Amino acid sequence: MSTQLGLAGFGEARPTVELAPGAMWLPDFAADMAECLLSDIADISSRAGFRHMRTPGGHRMSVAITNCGLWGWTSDPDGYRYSRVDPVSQRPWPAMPAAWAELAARAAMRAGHSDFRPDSCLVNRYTPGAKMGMHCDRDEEDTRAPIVSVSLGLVASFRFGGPRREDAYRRMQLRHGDVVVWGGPSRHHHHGVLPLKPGRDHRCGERRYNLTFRKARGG
Ligand code: MD3
Ligand code: FE
Repeated sequence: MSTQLGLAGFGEARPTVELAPGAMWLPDFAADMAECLLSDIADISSRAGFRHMRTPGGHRMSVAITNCGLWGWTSDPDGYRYSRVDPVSQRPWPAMPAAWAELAARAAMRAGHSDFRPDSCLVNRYTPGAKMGMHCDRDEEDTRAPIVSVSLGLVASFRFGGPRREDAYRRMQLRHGDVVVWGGPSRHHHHGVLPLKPGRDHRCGERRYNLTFRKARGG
């Protein structure tokens, strides 16, 4: 079962939507910063390249990832973890650009979180066919802090479920510039991304990027 959200046509402003308690969808919130974000992604990935992680189960993820900030999310045969160093280079992850941290804090503020200071940003890169299965994010210590996500490039068909894997989900189209703040109970809800449809975005080419700002450590 799924219901479809986000059907506003071309040129129509899409309003802020509370998807579930604590989950605020801010359409276009990052649109005016997108160029800057994309050039920062190029810079970050020149120092910590995109890579396809292996899951603890041994599968190669179709999404390529990198990180910036104090902590970076990684995966290896022993499990998922946050690490201070990039396991590929053994060096610290690139610093989080100040404008990124400010964007995340401003978005969180809109959703009622007054002091969000992310110490980690996971950068996901999707090419056509790449997907993310239903999961919930449980590798962060401070679960009172929200997760802030920013979408860039090609549109994603996103699925937002409930606290249990088998709960019904809603389908949403996340577009270039959209920001979602996932706090409160929604922080623990299952979610995933359907295989990216082939296409070309005039800013990103045949790609979609998703930034997720997190507080990995401390409370
Ligand atoms: C709902 N990323 O990196 S962003 C992830 O589009 C992840 O790359 C997806 O799920 C992507 O873990 C989805 C939207 C998102 C991010 C975190 C959430 C939704 C969330 C945490 C809790 C609930
Ligand atoms: Fe997730």
